Amino acid sequence: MLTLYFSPGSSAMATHIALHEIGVPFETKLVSLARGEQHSPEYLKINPEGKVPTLFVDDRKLTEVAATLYYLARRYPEAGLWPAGGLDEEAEAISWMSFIASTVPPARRVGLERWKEVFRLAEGRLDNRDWAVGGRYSIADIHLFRLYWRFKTTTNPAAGEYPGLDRHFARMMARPAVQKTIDIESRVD
Ligand SMILES: N[C@@H](CCC(=O)N[C@@H](CS)C(=O)NCC(=O)O)C(=O)O
Repeated sequence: MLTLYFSPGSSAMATHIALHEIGVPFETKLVSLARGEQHSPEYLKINPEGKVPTLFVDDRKLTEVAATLYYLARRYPEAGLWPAGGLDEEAEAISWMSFIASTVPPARRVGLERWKEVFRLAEGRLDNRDWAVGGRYSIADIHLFRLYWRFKTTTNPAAGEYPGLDRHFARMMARPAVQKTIDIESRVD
């Protein structure tokens, strides 16, 4: 059984989207960041870092968005979430996910200007392509989307400021798995 510990609108949204893309049964357990539940003794036993997501695969625990996405993409290849092509595309997906995980959240903590700057870097990396890697949807797009979704809904950048990322955002928002995730998470508090 797959069990996702999540909080609405958090990083766990990426893992939640991937689970809906795959379409396997899973259960969710709410860890409300708004109520500080990530600091509860019960949750700290599950994830001593006090962060979401945590994904259980039966009794085995996985933390870090990138690792959960990687696991799901490789474990369920029929969903086509792992880049096709070969070593170059796989390395490119890891490059995107490392960039997203290591650069975007710290930039947000530094402040709005640095946060905007990092998305200018992401805009350049995307370079008007439909998808982050190899012309095909993959977990790198899910990871990118979740961070841009947070940025876009928080800062409401002017039209034309991030044209490639906005087109990517629209493509992502058209996906049923993304709509389902947002719908479910918007009804949880
Ligand atoms: N490096 C982790 C970061 C996860 C993360 O920062 N999660 C945030 C929510 S977006 C969290 O749980 N924050 C709770 C806290 O810091 O108290 C990952 O990529 O999964």
